Amino acid sequence: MQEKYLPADIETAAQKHWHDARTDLAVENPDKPKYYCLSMFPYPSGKLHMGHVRNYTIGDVLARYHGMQGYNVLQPMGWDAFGMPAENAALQNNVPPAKWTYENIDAMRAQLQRLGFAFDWSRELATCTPEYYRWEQWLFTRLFEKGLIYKKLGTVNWDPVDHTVLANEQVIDGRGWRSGALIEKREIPMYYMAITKYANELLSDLDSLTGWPEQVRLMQKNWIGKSVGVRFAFPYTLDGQDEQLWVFTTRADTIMGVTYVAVAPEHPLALRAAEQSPAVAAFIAECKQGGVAEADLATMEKSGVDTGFSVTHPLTGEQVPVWVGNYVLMGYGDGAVMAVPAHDERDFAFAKKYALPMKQVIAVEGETFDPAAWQEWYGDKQHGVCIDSGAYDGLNHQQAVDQIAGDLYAKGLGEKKTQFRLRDWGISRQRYWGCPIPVVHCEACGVVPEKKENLPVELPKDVTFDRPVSSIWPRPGPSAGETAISSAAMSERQANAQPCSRPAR
Ligand code: ANZ
Repeated sequence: MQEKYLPADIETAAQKHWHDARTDLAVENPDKPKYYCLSMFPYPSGKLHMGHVRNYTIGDVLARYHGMQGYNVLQPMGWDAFGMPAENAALQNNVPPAKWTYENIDAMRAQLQRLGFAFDWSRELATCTPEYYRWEQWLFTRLFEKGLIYKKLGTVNWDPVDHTVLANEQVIDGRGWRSGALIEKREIPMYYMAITKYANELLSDLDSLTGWPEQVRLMQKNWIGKSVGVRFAFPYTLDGQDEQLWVFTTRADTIMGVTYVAVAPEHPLALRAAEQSPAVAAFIAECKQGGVAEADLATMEKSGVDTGFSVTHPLTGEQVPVWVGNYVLMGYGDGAVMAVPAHDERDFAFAKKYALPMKQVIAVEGETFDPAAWQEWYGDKQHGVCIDSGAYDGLNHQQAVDQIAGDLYAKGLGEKKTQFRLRDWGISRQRYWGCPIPVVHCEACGVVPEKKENLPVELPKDVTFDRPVSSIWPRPGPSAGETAISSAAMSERQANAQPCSRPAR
């Protein structure tokens, strides 16, 4: 026996043996139990790192162990090959994203092969190939037809110098990573997957997930973020029209402590106020600066401006002023909140800053309310009872919520509502190097999914990356992500003017 381990000799010989004997090929065999061992596909960044080695070693040990136990093992490998680094490389080194990606795949495949992992290479795939993304597009068109993918305006980070959309990670301290320009929030049409339709199932099925750490399940639960509360309206009259300002609250028991209503800077009422108030317009413009990440919005110093409008409290009939607040998210609930400074910490900070009134309506035994400083118990719904709340005095949280929801319902101004923090999933990539969105803007039939027999819709190859503006995203033009149908291809389609054989939508 050899004294020394000589990897170059031993591993080459072993790998040659495995290769010649085709031990890694998964062959269908109904007599054996199946074992499918799929490790997460790597992004083809160029070189393997030790994390890859660790990760794929674990999978390989499992695959080989089960093979030895008599299972029919399938351990495939592939490349999660679309993404921004390919475009960055294209910008920096002037290499087309496809060339850069395929070269990286070749280099990393060679490294994985040298490591001797038992992958069935005959089943290798790369997500950037038309043969693969054809099926992504097939799924997209099926989901689109079912209404599970739809189009609506979405807010993105807009770099006004580079004229491009940036990912959250590319916004550094509110500025574009490349141009240094102050980033603006912009609304553009995007595609969304309607995952919120499944929010209840996603939540309840977490309980049946076995083998996952409790912490991971909790994170999922918080991400789905189920809130049970009341959705109701403050009526108001504007320009002679009767209108309603809707809010969502989990603390309807504090409704008698409302001293103002706050709307998001993008809320229609804020925009309406901006038409007649330069101060409101300036505040909204200021809020547009900076990225769209929710975490940043949550930690920002509270600020706002009075719209000059007021709405009617649905139970007391009193007039309540409407403010625009930077802490109100347009994407959650109704983009507006009933503000109760005495019992909500954000409203408390806001009211203190702008000297707005605070009205204590919840009491906890043994505690004294002091408007000078926030104390934890102000928000305590478990131990509080209603005070200074007319008919609701003495009720606990749940009793008050039930009664108030009932009273609002009787007035036709609200009802109980379950709200989820989970958002529909924005799937327009805004970038070139991604799966083309298979939607056709047909002059005859409007916006329709591409026909199955025409898939895949391939990425155009005639693109340049010498400037940041994507040459295949003309404005005005197709929505973000529909870059696959390049302007040239679009004009060709339109020139041929073949109406799709589908009814217009
Ligand atoms: C009044 C109130 C009083 C509230 C109080 C809390 C405590 P979760 O649990 O996360 O669902 N809210 C509603 N819509 C909002 C929006 N678009 N942007 C920012 N905040 C919003 O939180 C629900 C609470 O978040 C709601 O209940 C509302 O403030 C606020 F003592 O209403 B609450």
